[in-house]
Amino acid sequence: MKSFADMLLSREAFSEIVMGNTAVVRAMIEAGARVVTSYPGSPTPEIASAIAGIKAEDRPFYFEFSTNEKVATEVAYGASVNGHLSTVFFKSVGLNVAADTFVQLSLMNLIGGMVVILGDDPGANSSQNEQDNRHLARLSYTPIFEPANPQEVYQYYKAAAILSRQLHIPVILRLTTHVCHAKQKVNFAAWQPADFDKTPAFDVKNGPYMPLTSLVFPMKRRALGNLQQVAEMSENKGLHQLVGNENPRQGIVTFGMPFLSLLDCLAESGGKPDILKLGMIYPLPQKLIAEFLRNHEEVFVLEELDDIIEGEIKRLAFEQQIKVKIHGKTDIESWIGEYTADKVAVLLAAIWPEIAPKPAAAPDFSVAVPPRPAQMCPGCGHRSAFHAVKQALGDDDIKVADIGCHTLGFMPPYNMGQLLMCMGASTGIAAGMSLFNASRSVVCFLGDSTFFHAGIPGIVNALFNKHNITLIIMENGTTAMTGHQDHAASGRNFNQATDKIPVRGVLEGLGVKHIYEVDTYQQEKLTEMVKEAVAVEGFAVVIARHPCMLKLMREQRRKENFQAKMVSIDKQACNQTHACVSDFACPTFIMHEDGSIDVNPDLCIGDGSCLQTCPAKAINRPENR
Ligand SMILES: Cc1ncc(C[n+]2csc(CCOP(=O)(O)OP(=O)(O)O)c2C)c(N)n1
Repeated sequence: MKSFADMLLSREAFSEIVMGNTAVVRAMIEAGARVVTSYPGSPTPEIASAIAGIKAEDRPFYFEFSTNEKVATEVAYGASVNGHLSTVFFKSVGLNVAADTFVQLSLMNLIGGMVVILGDDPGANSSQNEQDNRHLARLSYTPIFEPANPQEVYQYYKAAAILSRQLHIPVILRLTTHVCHAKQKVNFAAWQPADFDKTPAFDVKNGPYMPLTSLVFPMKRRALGNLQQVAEMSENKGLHQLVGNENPRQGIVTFGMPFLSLLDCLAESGGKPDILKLGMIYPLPQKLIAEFLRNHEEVFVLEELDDIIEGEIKRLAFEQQIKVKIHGKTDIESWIGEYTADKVAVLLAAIWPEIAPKPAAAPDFSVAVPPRPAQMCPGCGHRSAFHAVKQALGDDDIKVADIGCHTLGFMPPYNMGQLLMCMGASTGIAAGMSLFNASRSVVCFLGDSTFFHAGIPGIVNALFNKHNITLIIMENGTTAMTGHQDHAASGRNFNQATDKIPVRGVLEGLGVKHIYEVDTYQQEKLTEMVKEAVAVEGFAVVIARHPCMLKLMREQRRKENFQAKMVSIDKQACNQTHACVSDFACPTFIMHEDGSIDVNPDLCIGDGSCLQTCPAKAINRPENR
């Protein structure tokens, strides 16, 4: 059997069942991408996992996780203007961080080409909002391809790369969560490695690359001119799909995953509206759509999230005086959530009840399952930290959360987080909350990957403007939430070992005077330190450190002499205070109806961080299982 890497590098054509996030890597290889960059964030990190499946020396392109999405975009831009086809990928909200650079890309002559892969997240499956990044494509005059399944992910990346190289423009490949994660048998073409010309091709004559004052106008003219050319190219019927062409009454314009949901609904109901499924969704194929509008009495624009295409199609109908009834979003709910088959059925029923599947006919797959709230892993250093920090703070004190595994500290019983915004925002928010606030201490949390990503400016500000807040840096040595990617303090990058950039060293360099540092398993010490830090008049930082235990245990379990350990309960000593369950709340502890406690052997990792939390000292030291 071929290895994963052999498959991705195969010279022959082949078919394989793969995720959208894997299919795109083969597309990068075939298209000749030379530089690929990213900052991790769902739904795209598996693109990097697939890349990691190929040994660095066999990889036909350079890959790095940069410190944030903006830097990742800049690295890819630099490579492109030097002649190399580049790609950057990140999650929906990553574009907010990258935006300052991203919006300039279309002004530049990207001689090597550049594909920007956006992982949007309708349904907010793993994001703090449901933003529709198509708005930013319009803002920056950047064309978008949107696939509906892994086969199209592969094809559209290659089409995006060709277009990008042909016109020297950025092109977006917009993926959504379930297109990234869906699996399908994808037909891949043959591939031959091309000669890699490493001559740096950057030449100012290809510019201007300096968007300053009046130079901006020719650059903007170029961007708009390119967009016009792409608009003409988008009329190419091969980029879109017309399903059925025999229903003069009902037509549906759609794209992406909602297209698949629609097919599911229609298969069930037997309805046969004509469907125009778009592949390039910006700029729109106006002639093709106008023809579709003219051929139907009513057209429904089935569009997940915002009503961008609906608005454009209505404008088109108005400008060309096409007599057609256009249906689109009806109520707030139609702006929210993923367009699953169930949701599309409801939307169809509101417009054309006769072609919506009848709810009763739909099989009920729902199964009663107990609620399973997100929680920190057994042994997680963040749990120990929150347990300890809680002892140092009053209920009235303000606790500002940040994004990462440690966000979960907001949940009971810790309640260590009352506000959350986006990566790195906690320090700035805390600073604002500390103003005109004489009675409530303000404490904020920050992960170590986030420290490097977007955390440092807030810290500089707190120092520079002398804010009276305490920052607790939750240092676990990795970017845990998104799957353990290395960061600047990990001692490794994606490709090799590197010198650690120590968080403490950076803080000292910035001039932070009050720095406390402790392993989070030393809970009493951490409590004392937080008390001291909060008492400081000014800015203080507590580094609450413990390695991510999920990562550590995975590494340990791979070792030959690994011996699993677990704690146990001394039933004689246990006086059923239940602090292990109600205060420390490690999921390992099982409370029975009679109030007795047991340890779940499948969960306990034997870290022993719980021992100190039992007032009756009824948790026994970890022993081999
Ligand atoms: C702008 C942006 N990029 C990426 C993400 C995805 N993401 C969520 S948390 C996180 C970082 C978590 O790492 P860290 O700060 O070290 O906290 P940990 O999860 O390790 O506790 C990332 C990259 C995001 N939410 N926003």
